[in-house]
Amino acid sequence: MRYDSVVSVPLQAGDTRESLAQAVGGEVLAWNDEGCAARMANDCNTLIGFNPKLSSAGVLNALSGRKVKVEANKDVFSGGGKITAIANGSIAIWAGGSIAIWAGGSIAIWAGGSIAIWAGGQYSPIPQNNTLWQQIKLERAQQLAPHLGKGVTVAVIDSGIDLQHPAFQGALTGASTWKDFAGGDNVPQEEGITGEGAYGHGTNVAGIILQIAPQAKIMPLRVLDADGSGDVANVAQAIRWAVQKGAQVINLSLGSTENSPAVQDAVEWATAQDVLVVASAGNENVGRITYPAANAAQGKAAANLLSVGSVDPQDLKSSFSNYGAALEIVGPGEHVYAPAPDGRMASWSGTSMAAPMTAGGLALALGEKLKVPVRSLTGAMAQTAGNIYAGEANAAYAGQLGQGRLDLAAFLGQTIR
Ligand SMILES: [Ca+2]
Repeated sequence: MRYDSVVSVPLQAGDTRESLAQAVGGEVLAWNDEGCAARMANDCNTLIGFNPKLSSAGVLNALSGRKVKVEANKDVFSGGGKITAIANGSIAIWAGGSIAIWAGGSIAIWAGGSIAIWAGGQYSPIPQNNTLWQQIKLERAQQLAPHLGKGVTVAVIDSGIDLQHPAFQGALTGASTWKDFAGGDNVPQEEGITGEGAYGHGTNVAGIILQIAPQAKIMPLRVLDADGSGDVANVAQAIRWAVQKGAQVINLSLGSTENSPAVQDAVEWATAQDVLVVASAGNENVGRITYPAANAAQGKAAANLLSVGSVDPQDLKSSFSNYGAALEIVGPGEHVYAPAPDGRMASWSGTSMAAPMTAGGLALALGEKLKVPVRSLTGAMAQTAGNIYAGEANAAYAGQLGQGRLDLAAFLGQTIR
């Protein structure tokens, strides 16, 4: 059921699911194990959804004076991004795990690199993205990180994915880790109509991650409806679920103009355990990025939370990308080709497409032996980013597009053995 309000509650010794649910008059939506309060006092909190019978003060009172943050369960999270091209039937071969070939285009072969492997068979990085891959030095990065993300789980908290798409066969985590929080079941399948709303958004995002780290596993979690919006309770629950089910990286190609305490608590809980969270900056072309990305540069989650904006193939700010002091890095987010529902391929534009470029890069690093602690990875990714402020480039946005444009080769050169 859908709750009107949510509250994130710091745990105390002796708390149980039942005792907290009863105190608030709601349901515990996300729960740490019983020993959590004793083990990690500061980061141990739980999430409760409820329909207020008590006032906020009453809830506070029922929770014996702890510092809690009651908030309305608003539908404030949005995926954003726009579909820009659909390869409607022009893909010659998808199924069977063989190389994807565009009927109408030539296939570019990586100069020196091996062909990336998409689950179940051979796969060539989609040639329409070659300019973008050169921009972020993907070919070199995949040579530096030959495990290609093997053994790394990336949660895609989004509009779901097309679970039947050939591109994802063998590339997903076990079905027991899947969840559709928006639909209230265990099947996070994209729902909708091609070209409308968010249909295809999560499929594109997951497909970008797999082009960068083809051996990583995707954990599909659906929080956005077909219209692209999602509520606080679902986003906060999905983040906690991802951590509990073993995700090492969480991709949030979504954001809100409001700072949700419940979502921020979930992000802080994840990052405290060195789960890396990347979040898109939003697509309104304003000097203020969306939450939770806006909390990436300072605060408790900062070390393991990365905010990501978008640039064009020439490293100029994308016309849609938000910007600001809280933005840490930019990546290419225009016309990014990836799988689309119904066995298709499509390109999308948005900061939503730039974020998974960084998530895939983090998965490449985590698949190798690191020479730095996990909690310095997102910082290193920003620090090694390529300069985008030379000359007059991006002059109007000096210092507001982060430290630069994602450079996966430089990032891996500094972080893996
Ligand atoms: Ca950060």
